[in-house]
Amino acid sequence: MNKRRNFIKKSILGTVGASSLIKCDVPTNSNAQATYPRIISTWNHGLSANKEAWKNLMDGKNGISAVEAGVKISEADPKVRSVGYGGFPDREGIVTLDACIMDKNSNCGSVSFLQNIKHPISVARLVMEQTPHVMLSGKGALDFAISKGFEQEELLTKESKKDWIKWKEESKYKPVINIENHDTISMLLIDNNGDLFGACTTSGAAWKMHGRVGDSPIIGAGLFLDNEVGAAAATGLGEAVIRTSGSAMVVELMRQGHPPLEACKLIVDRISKIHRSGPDWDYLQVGFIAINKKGEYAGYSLKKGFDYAVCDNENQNSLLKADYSI
Ligand code: SD4
Repeated sequence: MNKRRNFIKKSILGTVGASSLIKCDVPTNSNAQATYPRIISTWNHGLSANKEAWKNLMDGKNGISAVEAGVKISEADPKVRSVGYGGFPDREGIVTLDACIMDKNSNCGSVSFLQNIKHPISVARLVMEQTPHVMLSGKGALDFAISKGFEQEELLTKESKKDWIKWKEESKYKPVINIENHDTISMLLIDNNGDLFGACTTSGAAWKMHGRVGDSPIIGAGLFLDNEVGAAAATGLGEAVIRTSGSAMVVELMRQGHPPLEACKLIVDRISKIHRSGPDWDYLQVGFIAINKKGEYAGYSLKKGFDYAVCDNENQNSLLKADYSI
């Protein structure tokens, strides 16, 4: 079985861009009935984010407003230590935020290395809607936010400061993903018309170098969608996701005909191949969620421990354990 799987993996690794589709031997996702509207989000804090996004959608708000409202719940929650207010800081003790948003027409906006603003996703949305650009970073992003009326506030909570001081005792960079079962929030939404929307927001890898930007604000890495095909988003070690243009690749694999689970697995396999003998292998975790135009969805991660929340008329709002490689 392993040999066969390895053989098939090798075959598939060379097929992105090929015209014929080679099937791979991943199990089909039993939860992937085609239906919409549907919302899927990373980790268990995706449940409350989904609930808010669903409420907005049912109240008649459009998809972009729904995903923004949804992930703002995680951004504002100090118990979510990996997003927005209360997020773990970098190694200088500063909370820096990355976020992006994308709509059915491939409009997108993003902010990176943003400080002191509780809702980076809302700033990203304004970058999309009110500037000729896709991405603003650092002080420029902050100045833009202030010009739009956002208040500056301290995002480092007492708890996160305490953890940072403790971390400094040894100062070892080993980002821990899967702890407390929540990290970056990525949300994908397919609305009543079958149109796609997505959002992604994070305080990034804890104890990162000051100035480090992860995958989450990078369209194509942390989030990507093509309204003709599907949408995908990532969580986990951003450097690994950026190296493979992870979310864009998942969408491209779906374009070739792979179901969401296969598409996610193929990219996780590729990441695994690249990093297997690297220095970050012992702490490497990556996870993807994906949804296609029919509303079929999946989550898949490299290592055990990734879960994701699904909200629709059938499931209501449930937390599912993602399949994983190792
Ligand atoms: C980053 N991808 O900054 C984010 C962190 C994350 O689950 O998703 N953790 O690399």
